Amino acid sequence: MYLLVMKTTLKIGLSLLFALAFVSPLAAETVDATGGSGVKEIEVTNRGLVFSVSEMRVNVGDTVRVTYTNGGGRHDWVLDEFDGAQTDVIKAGESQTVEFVADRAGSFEFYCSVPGHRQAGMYGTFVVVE
Ligand SMILES: [Cu+2]
Repeated sequence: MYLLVMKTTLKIGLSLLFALAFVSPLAAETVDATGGSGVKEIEVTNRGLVFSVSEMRVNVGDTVRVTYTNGGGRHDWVLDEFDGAQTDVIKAGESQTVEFVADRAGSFEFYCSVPGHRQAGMYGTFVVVE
């Protein structure tokens, strides 16, 4: 019985190790939403402490709708400079959409506000083009 438990534990451990070894990092993507008109919809997720989108680009005055889908862990998506540009901290598998107006030009940083995550690399650039 004891041996069986040991074997099972080892099996689970090995599967975990293999799973980790073959999880490639998400390719950091730039979403350029400066073309076209209407509401700019941008989707972002994460793998570990990395957002799937490293750079988002919109035009000044654009209404932007960001949908964050949590790919694992507890995270949020926050952009301090614009009113309403912040999700709640959500759990794996959940998603939340926020809408805001990119009312000034510049280069800003979006990030996850869970302590330590931004420092660990969970951030990206939000560019508002004049
Ligand atoms: Cu986070």
